[in-house]
Amino acid sequence: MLTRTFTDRTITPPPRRSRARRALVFGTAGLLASAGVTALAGTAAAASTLGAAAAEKGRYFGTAVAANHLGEAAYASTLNTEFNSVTPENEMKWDAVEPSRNSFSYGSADQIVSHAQSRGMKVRGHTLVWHSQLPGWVGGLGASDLRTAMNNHITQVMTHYKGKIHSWDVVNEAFQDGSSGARRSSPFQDKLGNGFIEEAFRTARTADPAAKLCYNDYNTDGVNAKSNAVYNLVKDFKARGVPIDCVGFQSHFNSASPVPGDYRANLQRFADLGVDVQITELDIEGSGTAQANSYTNVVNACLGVSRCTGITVWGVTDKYSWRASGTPLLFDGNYAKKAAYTAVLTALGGSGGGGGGGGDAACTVTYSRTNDWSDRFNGQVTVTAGSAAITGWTTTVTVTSPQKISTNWNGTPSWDSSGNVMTMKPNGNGSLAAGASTSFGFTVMKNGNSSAPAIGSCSAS
Ligand code: 9MR
Repeated sequence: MLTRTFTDRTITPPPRRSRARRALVFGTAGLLASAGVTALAGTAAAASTLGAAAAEKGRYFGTAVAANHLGEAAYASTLNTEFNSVTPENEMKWDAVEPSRNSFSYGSADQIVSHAQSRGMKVRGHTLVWHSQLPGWVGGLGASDLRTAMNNHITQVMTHYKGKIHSWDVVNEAFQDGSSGARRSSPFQDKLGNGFIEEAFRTARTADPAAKLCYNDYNTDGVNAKSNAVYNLVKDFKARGVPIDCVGFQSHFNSASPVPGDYRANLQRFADLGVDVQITELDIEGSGTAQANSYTNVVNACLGVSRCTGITVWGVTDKYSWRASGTPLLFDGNYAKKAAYTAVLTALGGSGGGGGGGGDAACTVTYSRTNDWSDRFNGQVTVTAGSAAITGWTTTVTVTSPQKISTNWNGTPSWDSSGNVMTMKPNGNGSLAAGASTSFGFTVMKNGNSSAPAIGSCSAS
């Protein structure tokens, strides 16, 4: 699927590549069934979801989840269909669960855990000791109180979720970026010294002996000074019997920080220390084939390391990504499967990742500003069917606050809670013959901002 933000002029995106149909034909299936013979090993169709395909490879495929989106039907159905592990994106962080000392609030995190448990999904715990999203009271404590508070936090939270979390990010992002390999300044580091990580892991092991205990960080995906520092920490822990079971590689990639060429080798050298490795926050900015190829490389790296036990992407849809403008995820803002999705599913050995409602249905959108006044402008989006007829389409128009869409015509809109994102569907019959077009329009009140709206990709059915 195309995922791009249009500037305020008419741009025709390149035609969507028609996706090769991947059909698995088992001509004898009907005969076997009618003869009462159950499916033979090796003749089952390839898995058609990320979770199922990963499971066939002995791994999980997870996503970060935000509790406040679980009520959105498309969000929940994409999550429930495709993923078999979840990581609360923010709901288990210190500021969420212990906003004031010894006063714990688990509401949003519990919501995610019960959603996952009732559907047989695993849960990754994220995160116990981190310098960020740390309530102010923690930084105000003296060393002795801070040690007590850290251990109490770990013990309380892990006890609350005992038996429900397969892996915990016990300590997150404790090392500096760059070439120093030094520890990052934080209340824990500055007041408790280097030993805080060991203490946190020992406390964690006691609190929930069955949970896998992970160290998690970013910019450690290839061999570099920072990953060397983490490597030395893990090596030391293993040598001295300090409990640690896994290392998380966040894997936030973009053009400035692409998938490293030695990614697999780096994962392998950690695995060789005797820990599992997990890809914990994967997202790759970009679009189309380049993005898809990067995702393929990541999946292949994990599959190439037997102790790489699972992959988590950092969000379900580009719409809610922490860096939405980089469209880094597998589903676009309309929950259509992107080329990156198909690449991941294929790399996992699955099949049937047809996007945009399935089959060869495809459409493209172009945008133009048709009228401009001092206080408002009119925009027009033209939807064009691809090389096959379509029966429906969806796209989005996102304006920048304080802009407001005041009127619209020739479509059926729905709105997100901010009122800034208009999802547009056909007015009545949405059928378009191959190559045929239709347009809808809208008025944007500028409120001082004349910038162009962002038009989401076109999703066809
Ligand atoms: O995705 C998270 C975003 O919603 C929060 O605002 C942000 C606050 O620090 O944290 C984001 O998640 C981070 C994760 O917890 C740790 N690694 C980096 C992630 C992206 O910033």
